[in-house]
Amino acid sequence: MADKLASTAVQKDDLVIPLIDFGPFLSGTPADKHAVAVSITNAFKTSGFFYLKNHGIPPSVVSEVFASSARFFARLQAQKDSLGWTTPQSNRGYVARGREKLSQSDDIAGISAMRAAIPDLKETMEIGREGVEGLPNRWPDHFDDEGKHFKKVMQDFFATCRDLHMQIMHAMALGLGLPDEHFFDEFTDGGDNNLRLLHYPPIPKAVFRDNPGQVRAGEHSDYGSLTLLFQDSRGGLQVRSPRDTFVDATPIPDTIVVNAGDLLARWSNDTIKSTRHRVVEPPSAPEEDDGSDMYPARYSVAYFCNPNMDKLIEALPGTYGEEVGVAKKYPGINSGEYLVQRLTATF
Ligand code: FYU
Ligand code: NI
Repeated sequence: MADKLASTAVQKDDLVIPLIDFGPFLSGTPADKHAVAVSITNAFKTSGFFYLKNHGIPPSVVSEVFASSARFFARLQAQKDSLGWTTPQSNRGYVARGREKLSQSDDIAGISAMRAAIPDLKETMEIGREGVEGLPNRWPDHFDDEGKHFKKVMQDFFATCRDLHMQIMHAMALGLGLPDEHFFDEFTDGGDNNLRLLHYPPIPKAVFRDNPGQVRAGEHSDYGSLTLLFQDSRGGLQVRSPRDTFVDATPIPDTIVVNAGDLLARWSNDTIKSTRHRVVEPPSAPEEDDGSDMYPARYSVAYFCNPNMDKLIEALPGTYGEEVGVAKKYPGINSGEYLVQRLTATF
């Protein structure tokens, strides 16, 4: 049974990323559920990453999100700019190419210099929870019917992904041996998450050849509890291995790449890993024979999950104390304050 639930998706340089079947968690016996929960928790503790299949989100839904995203990025620049991202507190709206530089550094001057020298080659659209006082989403619905359709598609997808976040946290509560499967619900039911649509435009291959260190998105770890990443078939995502190399996380159709964020690592007293990753040019195989001097566009959709903004995040029961022989490593921190601090460093 166990090897039917989890196989290996990526294995290189001591980095092992499993492919986990979520079906038995959603509709199996208690024993099946437990086995999936253990696989997920082990993945979070070792590589910090896993691929999830049979996650319950239909491929047609994901396709519609990608299609709506592509139509959004194809809009006139002036339209997109009129929906511009405003503040880290809001974290909603359109982010033009070169505005965000993902980095692990919290040195703002250093990041600014890097943004100028090797900008991230992407544009994004950030969508937050609806109905938050003073923090409206920047919908394109006043432009045309397509804009209204976009709003509906993204609102529905936001809710779908919020539910999946809660399910994965149920699995983790079981896998960590917490008192009950619903332990995290009071931390995740607010849905203070961020749906990010990403577009990496086509780019001359020469840009990568001529600029050492050029990336599509800089090395970083994610900020919140966990991230659900939907990628197209293009490739370019890389995950940092225990040997400090970067290993391709090759797209697998109809799967979601799930990775733990820094707040979850901190919450788990560092028993869970928030592993660094980046996006580079697509792997070179197609380059040899396609005759083009351009890399094609890449689209992805990241759903960044966070603990409710008003929650205090403190080491989970069982991750510190006499029985485990480890002390609490961090003081408690407010989820919202932590996230705003991280967003302030990169914009
Ligand atoms: N924006 N959360 C993240 C992130 C960007 O983790 C977020 O809201 C990382 O790139
Ligand atoms: Ni990331």
